[in-house]
Amino acid sequence: VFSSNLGYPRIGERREWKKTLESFWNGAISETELYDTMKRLRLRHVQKQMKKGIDLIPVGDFSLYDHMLDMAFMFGYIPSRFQHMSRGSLETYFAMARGAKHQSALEMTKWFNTNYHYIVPELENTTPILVENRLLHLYEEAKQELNIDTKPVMLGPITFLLLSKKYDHNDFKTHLSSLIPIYIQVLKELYEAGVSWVQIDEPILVQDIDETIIRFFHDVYDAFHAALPSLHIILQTYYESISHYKEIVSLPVAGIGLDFVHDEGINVSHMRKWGFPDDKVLAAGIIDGRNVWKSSLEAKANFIDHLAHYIDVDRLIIQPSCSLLHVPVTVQHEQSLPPLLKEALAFADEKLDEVYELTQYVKGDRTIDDFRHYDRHYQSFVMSSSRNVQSVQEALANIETYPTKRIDYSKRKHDHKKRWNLPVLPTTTIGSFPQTKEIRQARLKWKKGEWTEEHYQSFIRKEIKNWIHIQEKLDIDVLVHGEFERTDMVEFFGEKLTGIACTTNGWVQSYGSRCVRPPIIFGDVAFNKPMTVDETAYAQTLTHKPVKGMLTGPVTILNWSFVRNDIDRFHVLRQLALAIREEVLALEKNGIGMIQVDEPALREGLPLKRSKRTRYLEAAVEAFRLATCSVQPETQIHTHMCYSQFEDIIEAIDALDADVISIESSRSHGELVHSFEIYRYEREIGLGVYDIHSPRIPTIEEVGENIERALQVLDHHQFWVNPDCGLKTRNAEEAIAALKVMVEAAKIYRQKLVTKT
Ligand code: THG
Ligand code: ZN
Repeated sequence: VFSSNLGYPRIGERREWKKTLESFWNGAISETELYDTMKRLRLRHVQKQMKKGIDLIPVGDFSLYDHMLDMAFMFGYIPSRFQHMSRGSLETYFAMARGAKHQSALEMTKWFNTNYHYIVPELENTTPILVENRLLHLYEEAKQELNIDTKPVMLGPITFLLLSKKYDHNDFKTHLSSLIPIYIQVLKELYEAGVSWVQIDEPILVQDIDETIIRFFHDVYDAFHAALPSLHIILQTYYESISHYKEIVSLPVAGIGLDFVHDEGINVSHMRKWGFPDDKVLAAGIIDGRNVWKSSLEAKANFIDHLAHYIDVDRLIIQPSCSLLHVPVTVQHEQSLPPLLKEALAFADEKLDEVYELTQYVKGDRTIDDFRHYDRHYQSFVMSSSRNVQSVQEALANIETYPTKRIDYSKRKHDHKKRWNLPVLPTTTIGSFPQTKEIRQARLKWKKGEWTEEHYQSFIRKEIKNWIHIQEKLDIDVLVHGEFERTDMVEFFGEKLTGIACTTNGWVQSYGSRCVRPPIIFGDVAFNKPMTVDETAYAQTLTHKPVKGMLTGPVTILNWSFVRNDIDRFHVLRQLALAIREEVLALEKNGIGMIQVDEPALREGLPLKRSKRTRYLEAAVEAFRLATCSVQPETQIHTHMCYSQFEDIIEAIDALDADVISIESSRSHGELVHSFEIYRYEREIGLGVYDIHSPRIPTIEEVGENIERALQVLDHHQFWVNPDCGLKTRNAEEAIAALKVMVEAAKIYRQKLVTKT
């Protein structure tokens, strides 16, 4: 029996990784300094895992940006627009990740059902080659510097290809055939260097894949086995149960890695039904790699005893359910969490301690009695009063008394037209305006106590006033206050709602060097006091134009937080919905007539398995409606979603019954517009008319084209003109210049529509 880890967070205890990367990009440190610091970090992580008693320590999980990009780079999949740059250079690598002056970056998309985003490789018709055996270097580095035999980790060829794009999927087989010998080359060099265990990740196995794909698994792993019969390959899966268990466990590999935490018991039931081959090890993912709670070691030990019915425990590897990339590094540096809560948490480092303890249990060096003390912390938290708030429980028990239906859209539509009398193609923004350095510094000073509450509030008001003025001058029709008081759209509400805690250092990589601190939903969630009314109502006093209230929706708060695991997630969702509902009503009561409840994460939360999607979407729609349907007919509800394939959820979007939706779309405007050719959407809608992610100022023609294309499938009475997402990552100059273009373009089209009719 071994202890193992699948991947360790890259960012470092104090986000050293992020800071190093960004200093390199800013030109503050040299390439050599970058490499040196990164090497130090990488080795520190290996050493730390060794000290924690982990036998199989991953290498290859560390990256200078993203592990998918690393694979593409290693195989020479360099899109043609970068081919004038030198292959294998750091410049090319970062240009692919972040774009260069004249080359757009590769697309980024969500990694399975996690909140991590990977770079999508573009294969074009590149013939792959082995540019550099990265894994070999990493293995040798740890061996030479620390004398540790590590376990190289890489993504398997099938998952790699299925997640890549810009190739004809009929050519899948051809691409696979050219990749197999390269993988074999990599594995062969590893084997010759003395590697005994290799982890090959094929998370695609947890999705609904068909027989053809399974046949490719035979091709690949038969080929690996034929070439390297003595190398111990662990075929690793995670995030869900695997769908073709019987076939997969019969592949000629040394071990199979299964997630026993996020599989809803299905992986074990497969084992019960089909057994587990007695020539393989089972890499058992039993510590939750995606949440932040301590495990009950007693319960986990019992689970191991249960596994012992199907496998000889000597052939077990004890490990987290997936890479620890998705959790913060350590609880140790948290200073402001309530002690009882802190004691109930386990981030990456603490999870590895749990892995070690359970491995000792399998070895017979621990008994369940030894775990009682450890388990008490979490248990006392589970029992704590924060998880049993009577008013919340009662509201939930009477959930059907809360409205989830407004009067017909066709009726309230007229109220809205009368109330605001907006021009056709009304202009607005998504909500946030630039978060400048001054704003961040102000917040920091206030948090440190250097600024009084009043000082900070008046600073925020000054910003609001300035931007209301700017919006009026730009002649935007529906204004926003700018969200200067908010760090992150989820964290802000996390700080204010009862039952949610925010960490000071619980960073998790979101993409590239960008990190988020997901709030921890630890107890029953409740509205405490108005969270956004002061700023919004203040903004409204400054203008005669409508100011939209801006809230984050319940689904997004749920999906971007760490969630308590003692009750059904959908119960937590309802609690969040009722809390946001209170805020919606508070805004309405204070004269705010348009309220936007953002749900950028709604599509993201879609379960990997098709069979689970309906229930998720129903719960999401219900939550949104609980939050928004209690308003008066004349109140206009808006929502915003960031772009992700909408075709498969458009009915759910319709069912939200929001009066106006804005969708991020400029990067694939055509595709999105196309989905409205097929589906008749009746409500008002803004398809983002320019890309806010780029500092480039769009031209009137570009914006016009986007408006025009939308008007081909949507009625002009339906269409709003807005940027495709919030502007907080832009600077003021860029934001203003782009909005100016946007408003001008809208006016031109308004004029055209008038002359046409
Ligand atoms: N908030 C939360 N989760 C998210 C997003 C969000 N997940 C998906 C998507 N948006 C990810 N996008 C981003 C965009 C920017 C940043 C993080 C995730 C970002 N982070 C700062 C950084 O790393 O420098 C945080 C620094 C800070 O606030 O001090 O810029 O919007 N919850
Ligand atoms: Zn967005």
